[in-house]
Amino acid sequence: MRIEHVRLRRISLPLITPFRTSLGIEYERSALVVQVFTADAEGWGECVAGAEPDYSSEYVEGAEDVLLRHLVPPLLAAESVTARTLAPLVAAVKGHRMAKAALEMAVLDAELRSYGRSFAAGLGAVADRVPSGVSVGIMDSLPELIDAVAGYLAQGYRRIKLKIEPGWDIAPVRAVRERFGDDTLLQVDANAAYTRADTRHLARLDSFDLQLIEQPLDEEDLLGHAALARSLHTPICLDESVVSARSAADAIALGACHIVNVKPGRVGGYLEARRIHDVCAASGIPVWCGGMLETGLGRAGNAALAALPNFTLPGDISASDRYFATDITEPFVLRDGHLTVPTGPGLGVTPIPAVLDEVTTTVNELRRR
Ligand code: SMG
Ligand code: MG
Repeated sequence: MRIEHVRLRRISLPLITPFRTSLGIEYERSALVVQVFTADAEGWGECVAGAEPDYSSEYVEGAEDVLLRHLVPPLLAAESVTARTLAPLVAAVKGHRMAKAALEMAVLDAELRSYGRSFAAGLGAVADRVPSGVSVGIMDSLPELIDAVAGYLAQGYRRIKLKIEPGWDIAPVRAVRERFGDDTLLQVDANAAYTRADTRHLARLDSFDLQLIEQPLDEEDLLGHAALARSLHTPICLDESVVSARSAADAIALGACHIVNVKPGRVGGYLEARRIHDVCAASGIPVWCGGMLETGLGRAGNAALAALPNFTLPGDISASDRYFATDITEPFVLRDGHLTVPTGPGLGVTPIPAVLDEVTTTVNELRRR
């Protein structure tokens, strides 16, 4: 494909309720929507970098800058590009995986749309719907948390993930377990809020039959996670630490995780996400699809990815109304606790122009010269 033109839009989508994690509180989702244009196709991508560089070193303005200065120009200078040939074109740029992932997603979407093939078919999906889990933020009180979880379970969510941090861990887990019983699939996510010195404290979570504890320690502390894995019965899952198929393989070899959270943005795109799926499958490590409060674009791609065979645990792929009153695409809705995997060409969803315009704060265009 010859890319003629790339458009980057900054958008800001208000959240229905603030989302608090050990990293901070988000009131709105600021994202970057990437559009690539060829002579006869158009593709959409979403950059999941947040407003602040707190989940990882990337943040939305930095991602926009590196796209404009360093990632889009080689794409527009190339005679031909596909999702597969994009990575070598931008390999001189170190890191910036979320920015690269957004561009790859848009190229892959344009490519698949031009063949009339869906993301699901392109990635190798084996399911037509995926079980939906929900990530529940840190609350001000236990009654507030119980209310929120009750609401999500009533909607049909298949698994609950509680965000934890020091001071909000054992008590909320105990309260949810006691109130909703042993059949509720329950897991926790610390976003690296603990240290190795918290090992004995974290071992107290072992009494609650959690599916997993996600990223308890610093992203670079693989040996710490390996030591923790030996001390806890609760399975360790890595999120922030896994940035590539290689780092997944290393973490597995070190015994630093039993389960991997796969997020295309974190690892540089859907193609690397699939490689991680494959590496984990070959090692008997189950994976699940994480979330970054995506709009319908990212949700569509993630639903397709989560339909691959080794995605055996419910992901953080909630319905659009978990976060947004109005999504930029047709909303994803919960049906019997599942999201339907789109089957149309490419992502199978497209932003609604009027809604997209309404949430757009800035637009940048780059054209082939
Ligand atoms: O998309 O539902 C979602 C968000 C799920 O908890 C979620 N994501 O560490 O897994 C994670 C967080 C990262 C985003 S909050 C900074
Ligand atoms: Mg996480």
